[in-house]
Amino acid sequence: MENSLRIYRKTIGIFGRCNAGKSTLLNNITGEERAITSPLPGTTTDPNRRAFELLPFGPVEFIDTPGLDDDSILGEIRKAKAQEVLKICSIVILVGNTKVSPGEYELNFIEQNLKKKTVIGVINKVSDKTENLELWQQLFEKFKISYLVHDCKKDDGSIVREFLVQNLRDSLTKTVVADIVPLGKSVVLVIPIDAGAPKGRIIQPQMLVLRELLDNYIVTHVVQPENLRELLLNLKEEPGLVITDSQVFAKVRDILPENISLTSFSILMARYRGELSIFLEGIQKIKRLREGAKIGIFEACVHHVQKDDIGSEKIPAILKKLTGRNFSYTLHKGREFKINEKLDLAVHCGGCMLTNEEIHQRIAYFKEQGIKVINYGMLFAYDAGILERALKPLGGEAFADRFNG
Ligand SMILES: Nc1nc2c(ncn2[C@@H]2O[C@H](COP(=O)(O)OP(=O)(O)OP(=O)(O)O)[C@@H](O)[C@H]2O)c(=O)[nH]1
Ligand SMILES: [Mg+2]
Repeated sequence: MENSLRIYRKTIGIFGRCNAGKSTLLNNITGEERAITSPLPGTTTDPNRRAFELLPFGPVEFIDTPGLDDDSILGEIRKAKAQEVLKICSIVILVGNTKVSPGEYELNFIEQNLKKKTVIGVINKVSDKTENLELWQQLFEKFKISYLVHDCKKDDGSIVREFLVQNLRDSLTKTVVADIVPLGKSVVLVIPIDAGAPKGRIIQPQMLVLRELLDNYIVTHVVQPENLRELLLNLKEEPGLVITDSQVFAKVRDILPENISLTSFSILMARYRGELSIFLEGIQKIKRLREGAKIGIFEACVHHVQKDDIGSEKIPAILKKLTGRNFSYTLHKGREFKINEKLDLAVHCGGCMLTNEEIHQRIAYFKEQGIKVINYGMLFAYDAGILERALKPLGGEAFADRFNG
């Protein structure tokens, strides 16, 4: 489950004051006593992530957080951590408990989040005090927040799970690829297994695409670039679409007849996340970069550097080739996202190790700072001179006027 597709996975934050029963609720939902709970306020000290398959909705990641009102010595640091978690959640559960009445922490939290996120309420029935229960109900009703009255000690977790599924239905996922495959045609996936490929697995965007093609009964052929020519010779009918790893765009371009549609996994991901136009603006920026410009390279997964490493070697070489200029580079790795300098361009990996919310948060930051951004895949396609072709299967004609910038 930890390896399930992050792009599909919704991040659900669990917030509330100390002792509200946040960790108990998480254990109740997932049916595992993994999070530590206790009557002492401030039990949870760090955000605690837990991946879970919330069927029939799909994969989610819960994040249990320290209390909103933690006033211990480390409280400020913990509250700051909770705010960081908040940024990457599209859904938040506000937990209240009937031992206390709702107050300013809850009001502030609701006002901060109601317009930006799906806010769901859970009232933990920790005591029998009916007046507090009514106050909590009034609070949620006032803001039209859907809520559940629940006793984690008595009620089965399936009750909260069903409640969540009901409330999350409208955020169901859209398609990644199935809608652009011509009816009755097959698809070819080109997946190089090189030194950078993880052992024994294929990477997430490839899994996602393959699974969706299978779900839709679309005949799919999977090859390494070295076998593409042989496959094409053996097929009785041309494939309706070829999807390649963007690092071998140039190789595939040389083998594949012009009339066959071609795109890449990373471009499909960018479309899925609604980022194509943003990245195209980034592509236009490349030729305008001045000598010495500052370029940030962002890679979400932390792997050890191989020979020909994409972030530290291939990308700088491509940008040098495209512009003839020298730039200064900073490499940012991992899920932490902190930048302390003004960049002229950001080059981001496909982001398959990040959730949609994490990627959106990054893109929003770049936009806010006026930093143009591109992804690896579109840069590779541009470098191979086939960006226009690679966007065509996605209705790319609409972008045609923007390639020569
Ligand atoms: N009876 C009852 N007790 C509950 C319920 N939910 C939580 N509790 C109890 O309330 C206390 C606090 O629960 P926690 O889950 O540790 O609370 P928390 O919100 O995670 O607290 P912090 O980590 O300190 O922020 C524990 O003693 C739980 O057993 C509930 O629904 N019913
Ligand atoms: Mg806790």
